[in-house]
Amino acid sequence: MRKADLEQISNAVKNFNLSGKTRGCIPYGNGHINDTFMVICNEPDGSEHKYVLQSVNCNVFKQPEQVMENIEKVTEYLRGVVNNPREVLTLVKTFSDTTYYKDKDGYCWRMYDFVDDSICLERPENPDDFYQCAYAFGKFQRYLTDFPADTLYETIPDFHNTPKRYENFLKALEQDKCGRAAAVAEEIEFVKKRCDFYSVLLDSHKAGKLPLRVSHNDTKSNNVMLDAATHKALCVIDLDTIMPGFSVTDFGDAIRFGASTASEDEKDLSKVNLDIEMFKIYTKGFLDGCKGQLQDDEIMLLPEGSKMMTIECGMRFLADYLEGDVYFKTAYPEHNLDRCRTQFKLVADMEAHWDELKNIVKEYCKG
Ligand code: ADP
Ligand code: GN1
Ligand code: MG
Repeated sequence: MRKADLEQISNAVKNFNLSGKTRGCIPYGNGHINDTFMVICNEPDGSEHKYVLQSVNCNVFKQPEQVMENIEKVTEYLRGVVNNPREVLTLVKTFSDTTYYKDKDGYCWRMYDFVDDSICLERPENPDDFYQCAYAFGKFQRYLTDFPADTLYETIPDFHNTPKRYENFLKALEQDKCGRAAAVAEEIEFVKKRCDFYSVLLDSHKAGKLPLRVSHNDTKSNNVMLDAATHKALCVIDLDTIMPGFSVTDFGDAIRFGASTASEDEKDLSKVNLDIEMFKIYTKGFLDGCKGQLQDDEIMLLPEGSKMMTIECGMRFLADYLEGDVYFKTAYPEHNLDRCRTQFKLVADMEAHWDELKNIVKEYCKG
């Protein structure tokens, strides 16, 4: 789907019940999936009211109504349990009292209150900020402990079903639509060699060791708002992928992104390693945020969650590269390949420090 043009954007804005007179709308954030805008309104008294407008990516989310229903359910539930209203995102309704507006071209739009006086870090700048991001996601788990996870739609079916992701990867490889496979034999081998690992979490779930919970599924630091003055955790954002899932994959995705010593698309792999101190800090922050809500079995699977999310993300980048970069936004032709290589380097580093990771999480078990 093409990006919406100016007319479509301003038409979308007009459908929401905003406070004040709209003054402007500017592109905002660097997400890989949605298009985000900051909408600024002026109140009659001269004060400003800011909103966040997003067009939901309908290539990724085939049923945006279900995405919005999940978000509405979870944010309403959270509003009933949080201590401070800034701890939860607030959807702004349309004039027809709906949580989204679908325009005649098929774009689906939604609006949130802008979280004022907050910051959002592309990468955590220091261990304290990383701790706060972890705490925010742990708190999210805790607040939703009694929420019936199975009432949520699976908005991207099999999102973290790694065996299924592996099957899809093998299909992309077999088709080799762009003739790119031959040049990436080493990366392909890396994925194939670990095929026995991919069912570990699903098997643990079947064995009763890993309960179904509400998972966020995109736990990067840029999906957490921190208070601008104190850098304390406020709320988690980017709720499109809330689904029934596992706590350990939320933990793992954050490690994959935030406990790496380099960015997701670093070309110099010698710079890419797992930062064990950051792993420790995130473990502490996440489990402090959860405040005893996770089971010991679950805690022991945090390293598996980390490795699973990293190898899965790597194989998704590689599959997308083989398919011609149709899913992730890319800035240059080898972008997905660079991204997959950083993920595989991290996986190798996790494997090299496996016992250390297991010992770190063991300290937090109650029994
Ligand atoms: P994507 O799925 O594209 O990552 P996000 O929902 O994460 O979309 O939004 C992209 C960026 O927009 C965020 O990283 C954050 O900087 C900003 N943002 C999103 N929602 C809000 C909000 N309610 N208040 C302030 N900033 C926001
Ligand atoms: C996507 O939208 P963004 O950038 O927060 C992706 C995640 C990947 C991530 C990799 C819906 O997240 O699953 O881990 O890119 N989201 C979706 O950077 O596929
Ligand atoms: Mg995001």
